[in-house]
Amino acid sequence: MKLHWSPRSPYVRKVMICAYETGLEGRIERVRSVAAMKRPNRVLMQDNPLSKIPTLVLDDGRALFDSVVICEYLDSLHDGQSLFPKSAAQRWEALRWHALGDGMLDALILWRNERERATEQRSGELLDAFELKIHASLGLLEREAGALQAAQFAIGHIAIGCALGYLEFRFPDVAWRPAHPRIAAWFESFKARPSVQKTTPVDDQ
Ligand SMILES: N[C@@H](CCC(=O)N[C@@H](CS)C(=O)NCC(=O)O)C(=O)O
Repeated sequence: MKLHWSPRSPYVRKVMICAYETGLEGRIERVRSVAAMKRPNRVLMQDNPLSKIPTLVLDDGRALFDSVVICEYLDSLHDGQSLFPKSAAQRWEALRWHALGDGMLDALILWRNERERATEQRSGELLDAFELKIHASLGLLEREAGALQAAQFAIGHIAIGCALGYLEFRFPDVAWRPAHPRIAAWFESFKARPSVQKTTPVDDQ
């Protein structure tokens, strides 16, 4: 399998964490692909018309996207503990946490784009809205840190960990830990996993 990959993308990181957790990492050939909202990548678009990473090209040429679809596909290829719980209660809990982590990522990426615009072009309203949503999400995570810690490690943990990892990587100025000690402690335990250590983001360009 061939993965359009970047060491900077938090969505790619979700896929790579799943690959390590399921023992499938060795079956994935990583292809460094640059995906930027303003510059569609024509080579990548041959596999994914949306020009987004991650995109996984299977051995028969079919391409899978987006990240959660790839994660569930990888999860179907092993017979260890599933990252997509089967029992209803655990499944909805995991998918809800996944949606929260992915939603935080979506907001963080838009927030970063807005922060990087020239000062006179930035929208104060948008900046305030993204900041409010991220702080509200951190508040919810702080309240649910105990449940997250107690639940079987699954796709929700991976998405939330990648969102907090992206916050750490791209927003070092946002001091979120003091007001959110429980989720900060959970994040430290997440970072101790080998799959997470092997996918630490790197700004390679
Ligand atoms: N929902 C997608 C989001 C993927 C995504 O936005 N990836 C970014 C890189 S971090 C990208 O490819 N951006 C290029 C673009 O938006 O055109 C997923 O979960 O895979």
